[in-house]
Amino acid sequence: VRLENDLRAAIASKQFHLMYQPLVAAKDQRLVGFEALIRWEHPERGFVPPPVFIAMAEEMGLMMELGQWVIEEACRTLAHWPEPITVAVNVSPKQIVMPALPNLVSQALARHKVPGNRLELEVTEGVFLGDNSATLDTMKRLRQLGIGIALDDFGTGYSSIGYLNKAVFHKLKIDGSFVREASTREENVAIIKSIVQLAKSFRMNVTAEGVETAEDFERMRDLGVDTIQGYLFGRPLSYERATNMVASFA
Ligand code: G
Ligand code: G
Ligand code: MN
Ligand code: NA
Repeated sequence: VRLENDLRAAIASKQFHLMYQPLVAAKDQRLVGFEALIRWEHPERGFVPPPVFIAMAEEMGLMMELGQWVIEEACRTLAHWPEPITVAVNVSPKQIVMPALPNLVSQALARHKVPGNRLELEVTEGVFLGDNSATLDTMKRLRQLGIGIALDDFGTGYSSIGYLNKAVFHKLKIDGSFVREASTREENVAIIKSIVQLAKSFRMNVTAEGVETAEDFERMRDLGVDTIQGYLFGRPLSYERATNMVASFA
């Protein structure tokens, strides 16, 4: 209960910040963008893991407010970085189902004069456990703003391949667990091959997450993955360090 009260106060007093993890193109290892990851530095407890306070925010009905802060901050950052660098923001199932989301996102983009195609949203398969027609409707309106929507952690949830056919996703992100296991089990290579094939047939890009070694990188590139994310190319970085990385690639 203490932590829950603290979360309310933390939202009011902006105790959050974003970290940015780089994504590179598989073909030439060029920086293409970042995934924004929220951090809460609690004044006494220190680092609180995002899944803990995000679940709390969801239960307390604070997710829209917290999520809106993340989107605003991502747009502020994008305004400082050159094209074609993108920023991807994770959105929770409760956030994506809200009919107000597309307007709020579009206002944040406008405030910072950032075109929609530089922002991506990442959703997990959990979005389809709720009100699917409202969710699909919100996602379609976001896509009309030029915003990309990635299906995150692909392969780990209750994937319904049927949803890939709704033309709302521009990208699949293969979960890092498959990437790591592909180095030891041939079956996991087969899974990645078929995910890539599936994505291509729906004209979606594919990102491999959790790429930690040069071998992982080469394997994913050779399997046709478009973009790579993982500790090999960078851990989540502060805004300042991410900005330095952008500058060194520009
Ligand atoms: O770095 P990592 O430990 O940050 O992230 C842990 C989990 O928290 C991931 O599943 C990630 O998707 C989620 N997460 C990180 N930032 C955000 C955010 O801003 N919003 C939501 N909804 N989830 C986030
Ligand atoms: O949003 P998502 O659930 O995909 O969150 C990505 C999570 O994976 C974050 O917690 C991030 O810090 C973590 N992560 C990013 N790259 C790597 C990596 O190369 N290895 C491992 N183990 N975790 C990673
Ligand atoms: Mn993600
Ligand atoms: Na993921």
